[in-house]
Amino acid sequence: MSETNAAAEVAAPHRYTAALAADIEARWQDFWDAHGTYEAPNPGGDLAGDAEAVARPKKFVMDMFPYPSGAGLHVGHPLGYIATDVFARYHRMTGHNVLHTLGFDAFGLPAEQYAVQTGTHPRVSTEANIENMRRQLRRLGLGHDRRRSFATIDPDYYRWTQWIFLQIFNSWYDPEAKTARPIDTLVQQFASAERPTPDGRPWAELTESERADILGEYRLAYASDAPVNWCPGLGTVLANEEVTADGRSERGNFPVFKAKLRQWNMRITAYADRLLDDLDELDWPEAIKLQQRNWIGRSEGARVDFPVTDHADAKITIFTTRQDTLFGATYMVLAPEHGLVDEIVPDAWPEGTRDAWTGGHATPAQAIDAYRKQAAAKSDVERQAEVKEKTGVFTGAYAINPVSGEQVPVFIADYVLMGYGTGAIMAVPAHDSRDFAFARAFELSMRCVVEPSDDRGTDPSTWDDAFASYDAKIVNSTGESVSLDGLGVVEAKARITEWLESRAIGEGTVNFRLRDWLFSRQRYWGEPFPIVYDEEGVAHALPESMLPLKLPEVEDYSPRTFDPDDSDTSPETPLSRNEDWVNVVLDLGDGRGPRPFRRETNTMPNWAGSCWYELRYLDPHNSERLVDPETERYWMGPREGQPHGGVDLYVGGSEHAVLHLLYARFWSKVLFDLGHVSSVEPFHKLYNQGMIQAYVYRDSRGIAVPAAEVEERDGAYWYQGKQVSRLLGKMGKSLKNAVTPDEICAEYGADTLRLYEMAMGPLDVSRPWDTRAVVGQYRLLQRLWRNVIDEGTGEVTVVDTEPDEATLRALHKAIDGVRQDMEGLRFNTAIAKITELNNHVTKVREVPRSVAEGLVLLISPLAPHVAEELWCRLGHPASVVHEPFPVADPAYVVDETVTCVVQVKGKVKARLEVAPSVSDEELEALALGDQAVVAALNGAGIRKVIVRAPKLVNIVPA
Ligand code: ANZ
Repeated sequence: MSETNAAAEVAAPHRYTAALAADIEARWQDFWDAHGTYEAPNPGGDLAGDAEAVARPKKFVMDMFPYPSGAGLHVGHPLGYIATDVFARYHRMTGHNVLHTLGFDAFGLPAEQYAVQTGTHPRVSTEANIENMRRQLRRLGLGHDRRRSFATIDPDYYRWTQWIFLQIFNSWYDPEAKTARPIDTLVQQFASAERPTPDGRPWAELTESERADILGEYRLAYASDAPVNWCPGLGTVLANEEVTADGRSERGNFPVFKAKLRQWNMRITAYADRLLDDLDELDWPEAIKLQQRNWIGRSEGARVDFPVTDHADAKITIFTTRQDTLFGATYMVLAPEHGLVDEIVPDAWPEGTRDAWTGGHATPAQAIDAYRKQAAAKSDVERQAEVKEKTGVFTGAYAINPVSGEQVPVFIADYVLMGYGTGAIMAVPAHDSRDFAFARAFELSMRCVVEPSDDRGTDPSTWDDAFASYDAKIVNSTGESVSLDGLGVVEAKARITEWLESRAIGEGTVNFRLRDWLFSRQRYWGEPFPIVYDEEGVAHALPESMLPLKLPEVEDYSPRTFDPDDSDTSPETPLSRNEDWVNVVLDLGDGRGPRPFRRETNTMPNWAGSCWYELRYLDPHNSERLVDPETERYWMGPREGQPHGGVDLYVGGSEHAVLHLLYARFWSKVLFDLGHVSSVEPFHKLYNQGMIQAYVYRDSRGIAVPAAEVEERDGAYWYQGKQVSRLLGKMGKSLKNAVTPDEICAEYGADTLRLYEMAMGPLDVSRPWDTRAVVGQYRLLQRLWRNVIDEGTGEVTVVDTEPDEATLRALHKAIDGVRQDMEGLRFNTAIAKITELNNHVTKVREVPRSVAEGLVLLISPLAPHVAEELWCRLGHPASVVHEPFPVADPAYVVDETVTCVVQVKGKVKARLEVAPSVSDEELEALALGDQAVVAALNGAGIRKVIVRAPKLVNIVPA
């Protein structure tokens, strides 16, 4: 403490200081815990409570829960937590039953990597980190219902994550009913022959493993062998959503390769349409909705069959979004992995094969083999990159364009992906840039079938690039039985689709970019799959009674990589090293008695635990059900304005747009379909908070120096006598600029920190942290304190008199403004209004009690500890948390009158004192009736009156 501060404390022993703040904050935090102040009652069950509170409208206010990292929190992390806390507190004071809590997303790689390095069990380090974070969060005065907090690593929690996996495994998607249904309903359809088996044999005659294979094609969770994203750096496979645009892991930035592995998947694609359609009803930022829409990527187009020349029964089915350009298809391309390739290659190059098409190989088979090897080394992203150099080879086969009857050569090229559409395209080089580049490189012919709107003419051989447009006319497109000439694109698409369908050689289809969600990881620190394999290799669900299936102990957590080019090798998962756990004899309760099984040794991705955590907050101790239905309906169910139900406010970063937010929506829909929940969507309103940035100081070598030790002099920055540069960056340990909430709380108290974070700017905008500016909010609290308490004696100084008119106006205007700001999450402007009122009150000699109390109530969501203390000292026995928020008296909110200027021919002729709410009509009548205006018009007629209520009327005489 500085000397001046010490002197001040002697003179004013009851001043609001950091020491006093620390005392107040600790006392009230203990009080809240002891009294369960933030406990929200459920309508029933173990958390049932006060019926009156349950009868209030509900508000479920939620944060994206944190990963308990070893570094603990820096001041950037709680920005969103403080914001939701303020919002939750405001709603408690406006008559709502508010559910607000916070858990921990605690499975995941960092703890496991730490375990590999140090041998510490991930549970040990994770629980220590959780403990530390809980302490840091408690210090901030967050009003969480602690009874409802949990971590995803708690066996009581992941038991239900496993249970949901089983529900998903045990269901299929019925596209006709557009809903998930129990897999038994499908089995019945096969058994009763209502649905034929793939090869027509009766269901009863199929072996168990044959049946399992058939059902696997339908289950919403299924294992399949497919090329997957293999990341050796992380020692695991990754979902598409976890791979960046440049083909690297989103976490850690390691290269990602394709490898064929047997993996678990979630059939999220079955829900593509619903995931898209239901976005419309959600109150989410448009940018996030757009990212989801693009990720789901719905394309309307057609599938068209091209018969293969000399192969009577082979046909190539392509997917196109431009079936209107069918007459312009002059060659075809299959993905190198396409299954038809081997079937259609001839033994030798046909007559007339150009040298450019063979890649210098003696036979088509050799050319294909060499090209496939080359393509396999590239990721999908690299294959789709906008490179002008297109590669490929001719297969030696030709197909027939069904409308023009022309023979078109069939190529393989890596710019066509196996995982999209049908893995085959018709190439229309005149109107698709990729095809254009390919056709140029391989000297293929082009035909213009969409009339260019510029002056390039209709001979594509003279063009620099394809002409791609939806807003043009079709030309050159007349065949024997169909013509598209003269039609617009949309009409042409409709006409040709009809023609294709009438001949059964094609059909209109919708295609999605979304892929199924790859759901297994070769890691230790995740939920084990509740799946075992019998001796035949058939996967069986564990019965519910065997949940939770707990993670076994292992000696060694490290991932063991493998050679993706050698199909005899595969990644070794840490769980597989515990043979005792892996090989078990179990009675699955299927009437077959105890049998030997092998457990699945992959674990679930860290997204699993966050797919449904909102539901567990509702009913955290339920050991009988996922969530009690009545409780779920109460907090999450559909209601007016929220037709799909969901959390009322969900705050978090925008980086989860196509990961967590998509996965959680998918699980919600499955649970809804199966009747476990009444809400179709998990999060009704989503809000993305900005980031707290921090200055990074670097020395002449570019190395970051500790920001806290940098001094500013004459507009420059100095560290240990040497000048350093300053740039805005992320806050964190590695850039040596992390500021912890603990430091700020120690220096000023949690209320000051809360106010500062909320005052920094609009919540959705990123803002630079500036420790020196924090003191501004500290001063606000000191002035507030002085307005109520005598710093010398500690006595309450308010008086029981009526406030004067000006003070009443200041108070009610602040109440009105703060209410609106609280509703709209504009906490920075709310603080500005409170500061203004506080400054006004500072000038009043004796502060009336009603004004002081109003001020305390207004600031209480933002600075709850000091508000509790003042409220208590003002003589109220109950906590301020459940006090009603002040309501503005409209009579004091409006400025009594505003001055309206009346102009005639642009010159001011009169000034009217009018109510701010005056209507245009009223104002026009008042202006035209004014004596001075009548005189100025002098009998002239009126051509026009321009009214801008309440401030201006402009009259133009005839
Ligand atoms: C002919 C055509 C003509 C096409 C034209 C486009 C423009 P979106 O809109 O993203 O769905 N395509 C189809 N399957 C593909 C695959 N597996 N790999 C790479 N490209 C593929 O894209 C659909 C278009 O992408 C399809 O329409 C097809 O090219 C190509 F003037 O067919 B189009």
